[in-house]
Amino acid sequence: MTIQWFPGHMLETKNLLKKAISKVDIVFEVLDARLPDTSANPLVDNICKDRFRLKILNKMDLADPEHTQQWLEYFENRSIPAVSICGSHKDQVEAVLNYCTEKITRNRARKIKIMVIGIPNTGKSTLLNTLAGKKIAKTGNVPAVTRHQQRTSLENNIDIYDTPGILWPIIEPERKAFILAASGAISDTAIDYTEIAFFAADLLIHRYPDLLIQRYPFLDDIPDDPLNLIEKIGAARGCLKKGGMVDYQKASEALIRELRTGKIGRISFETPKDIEHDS
Ligand SMILES: Nc1nc2c(ncn2[C@@H]2O[C@H](COP(=O)(O)OP(=O)(O)OP(=O)(O)O)[C@@H](O)[C@H]2O)c(=O)[nH]1
Ligand SMILES: [Mg+2]
Repeated sequence: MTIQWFPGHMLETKNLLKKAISKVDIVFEVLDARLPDTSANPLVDNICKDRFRLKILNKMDLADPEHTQQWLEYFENRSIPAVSICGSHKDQVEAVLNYCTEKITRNRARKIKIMVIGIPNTGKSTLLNTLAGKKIAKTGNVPAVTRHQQRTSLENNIDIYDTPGILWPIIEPERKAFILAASGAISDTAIDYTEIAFFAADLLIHRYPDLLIQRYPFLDDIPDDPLNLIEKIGAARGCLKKGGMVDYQKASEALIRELRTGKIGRISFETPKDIEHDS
């Protein structure tokens, strides 16, 4: 499965970032803590090379805490500044801001400029709202909510810029496309739910069997086939076609919905070991 979803506003944002970056002091690279490698946009690496950049593993409440810890160690071992947070927790977000402003050499006559960047739906606008202490930017649990850059002035002579989430033109390898789609970073119009659910079911069977049993007590044992798991969930959730056959499309949507919202439990889609194996 190859996913291509690069609407016009993403290209515009990429060009805008390239132009604006030289005037930016700090980059908040907002990642999804469930996919800290895959949610890192390769375009950002190129654009933000010489800026102070903090990787913010947001939505840590949804990620497997053990894997988040491994990711933080992974970044620390490579001297890459990284933290994990919940974007709506004021204390955590303010601690991030203070950490960054102390890291840079500050010219007090000039405002500090912070740019918040990342792929869609990682919580960039939420973080900005938390820092501002009010709902300035629109948020929502679908990708591409923010369509234009938005500046907000904070206390302490700081300007912060929220930007639209951007992906890259062709998402490869397939594993990354599946992870991004399962996490909710790609528009529903560009994905096939049944394929994504198959990928997610396989991950859950192999990595999170205990969570599956807790969430779906009707499972007597863990199916070894992802399709079988989707079928059982579909049957139990009443996702049926006329005649009583399981509707795989609806069953797949139900599974993905429950996965994305954390109802199945705290799940990470990748670990540092996975990407070390890949390279
Ligand atoms: N569980 C959880 N949800 C979060 C967190 N931060 C943000 N969200 C939710 O994630 C969804 C996306 O948040 P946004 O702030 O709109 O994300 P964004 O990165 O600005 O998205 P785009 O503008 O589309 O690129 C919303 O439903 C938020 O409530 C978090 O730390 N934990
Ligand atoms: Mg946004």
